[in-house]
Amino acid sequence: MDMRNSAMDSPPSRTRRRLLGRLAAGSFAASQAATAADLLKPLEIAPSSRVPGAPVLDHPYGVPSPYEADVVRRSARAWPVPGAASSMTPLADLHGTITPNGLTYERHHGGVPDIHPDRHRLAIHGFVRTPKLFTMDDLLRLPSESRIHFLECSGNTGSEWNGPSGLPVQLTHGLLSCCEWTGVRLSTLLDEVGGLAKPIDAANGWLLAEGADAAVMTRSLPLERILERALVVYAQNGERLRPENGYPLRLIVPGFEGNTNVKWLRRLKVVDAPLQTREETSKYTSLLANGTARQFAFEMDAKSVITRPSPGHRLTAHGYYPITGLAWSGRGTIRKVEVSTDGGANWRLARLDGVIHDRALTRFRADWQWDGGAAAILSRATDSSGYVQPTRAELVAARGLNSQYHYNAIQQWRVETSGEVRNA
Ligand SMILES: Nc1nc2c(c(=O)[nH]1)N[C@H]1C(S)=C(S)[C@@H](COP(=O)(O)O)O[C@H]1N2
Ligand SMILES: [Mo]
Repeated sequence: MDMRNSAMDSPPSRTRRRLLGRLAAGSFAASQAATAADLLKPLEIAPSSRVPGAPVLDHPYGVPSPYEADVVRRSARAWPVPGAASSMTPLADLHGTITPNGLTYERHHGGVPDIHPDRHRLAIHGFVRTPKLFTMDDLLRLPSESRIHFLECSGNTGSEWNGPSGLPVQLTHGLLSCCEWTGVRLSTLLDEVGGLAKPIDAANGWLLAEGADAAVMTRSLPLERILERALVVYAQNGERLRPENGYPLRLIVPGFEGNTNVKWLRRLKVVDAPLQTREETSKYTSLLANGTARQFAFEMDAKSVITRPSPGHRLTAHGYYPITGLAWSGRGTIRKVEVSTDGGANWRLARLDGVIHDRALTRFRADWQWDGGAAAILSRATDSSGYVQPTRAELVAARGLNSQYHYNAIQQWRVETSGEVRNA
């Protein structure tokens, strides 16, 4: 094939656009990008085509390319107790909406327990007609369902309460993942134990969920708000849960703050009132400006963030850049995402990818021509309830500055004339 002709055939503007698009990858140095002169030469046989490749089963369990070794989970800080720590998803380097299992953020309060699935049991008791202990085999024999949902730690983006932290998106928004979860509906499990026992019904009952880890993570959940959606899952993106994400069993409460998604799930107890556990009193409550505490703030409010370009990236040429990011809401689907490149003075609609799932990450994209001037790029999500992602000033006015959790304000990245992107 004569590459000279095909290169000449493509309209100059499109070729240029493609090249600049690649430059937007940040890590791409200008010297590594193909030049127009390269495109005019005939293609050589690739060195990798001259020798046989590695054999099949070189990696019985596949691993990423060695050239992607930088795309890993990272922690924002050193944690005083090693087991009680978190690691964050590298959002800037991911594509689409599904988080690979090996990059799903981790948050453990007492380390990752080692649980043999044959010895694991799930107890369902309390106000139910026939309390029961389930083995993993019992659970696998029940009707199941797979659904895509995001998971966000309520502490995510807490770094920005007092203004721009300077951190990259992995460390500001990386306590966020989106997986396809497979398991049994909570409602199916409650049917298996004969249903709720009097005087408890779905409208007044609460569910206590407890983990089998050293932290014994325990949360009370209002049955009415979770019954329709909650899943007890054993699989994540097609394979069994990873140990760090709750193997062999966890609770998924779509849209609710991360900590309610109890990992290493060993017990579900139907109770008549919230138990006021450590995780809903000393932790995971927000002190408001008026001195009262906001308790049981379960739903994660609508939020969005631009993942590319984002801090750490550098724009290397004037012209076209795609802007892309993620939007999600704990109250339903994403209705629209708007993008601004002038600090919020003007907004325009971003495109939303594919099927928009309930309580799942949605990928948005917008086109941008960077003229080389200083810019400030922002995104703003609106969800199916009509809720609009607030500015930081609006959020602070509503919640004050003592809150640690549920920070969902519009996030701005500054683009300097040098092309450097900063969280400033
Ligand atoms: N048993 C147990 N469940 C737990 C936790 C824990 O420490 N122990 N951490 C919670 C918190 S705070 C979050 S944000 C999510 C994190 O889930 P992941 O590690 O799978 O991303 O799990 C929740 N479930
Ligand atoms: Mo969390």
